[in-house]
Amino acid sequence: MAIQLQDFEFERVLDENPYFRCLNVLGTLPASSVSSSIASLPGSTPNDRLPAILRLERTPFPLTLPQEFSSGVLENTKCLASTDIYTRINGWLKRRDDLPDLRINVICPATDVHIRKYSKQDVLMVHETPALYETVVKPYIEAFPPSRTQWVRNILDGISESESLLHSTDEFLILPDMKWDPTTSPLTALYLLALVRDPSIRSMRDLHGGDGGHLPLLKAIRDAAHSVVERKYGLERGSVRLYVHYQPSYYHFHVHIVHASQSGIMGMTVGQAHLLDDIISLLTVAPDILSSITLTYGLGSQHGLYEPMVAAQGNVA
Ligand code: M7G
Repeated sequence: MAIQLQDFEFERVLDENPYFRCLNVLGTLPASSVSSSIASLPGSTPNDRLPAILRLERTPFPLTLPQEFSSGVLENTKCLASTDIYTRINGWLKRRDDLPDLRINVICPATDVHIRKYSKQDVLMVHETPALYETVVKPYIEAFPPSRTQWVRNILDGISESESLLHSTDEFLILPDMKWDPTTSPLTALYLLALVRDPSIRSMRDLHGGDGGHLPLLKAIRDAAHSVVERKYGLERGSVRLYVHYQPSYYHFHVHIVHASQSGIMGMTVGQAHLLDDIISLLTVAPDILSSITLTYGLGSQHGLYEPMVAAQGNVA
């Protein structure tokens, strides 16, 4: 069942970013307008209202837009200011079925973790030693309810997004990340995701090299990513950046596959994004390195690890 956005009741703005042209808002949707599986959540009736996050983004421009100015693609223009050789004009596009104004991502029912993740927050750099991984981070990961990664299992089981699959093996599959819509976004915004089938690899910390280790898997993902973008999108080798997040939002191992020309997009921050090639190289030289080094990264003040990690920082040598 399609979500009825006219049933959305606004509660508050969680975050906004005028540079990324996006807005995150919290509100509610009636259980009846969400989906049959959600409406049948234990204890919920179709009349209940469920917490919902809407993430609104302006869609990217098609590169052909300026060529179409002369054919009347603009409905209206208004000059704001003109100084010497510089002019600023507001423009209004005509409504076009092939050119949506907004991309709307809906998360419903949104958990407290989602609400915190999409709220404005300050960031503090923390150092995660192997000991802090064992005492703070691992218990945090283990306490995550399996429902958090239900979307991953749905994709792996062919229940969702099966029509979008670009590559599938016994070990992993590759599909467009939900951040990229191939139908409306340019190729330079390409963003794919490699999802590993083995649920026991929860993060980069679980990867090791050596006999029986993960190097064959990581290399297979790298090779498949390159051949998929070449075969499907005509991109030559070297056109994509492959990286892994630490901390990720979802503790089911996956690799981000992003057009190499993209820079400064969310999730590419130093400390959070680790190049797959570097991980392969490190594990080749030192099979246990990822479980034995201190990892430094930024944590938002709303992140579940923020308080315990900040409290533990005094013990980091
Ligand atoms: P992450 O490193 O765990 O967290 O990446 P991040 O969201 O902070 O980057 C998870 C990746 O999975 C992100 O790039 C999401 O955009 C993507 N993703 C999340 N969900 C719920 C879906 C989904 O349902 N479908 C697809 N195709 N991608 C998703």
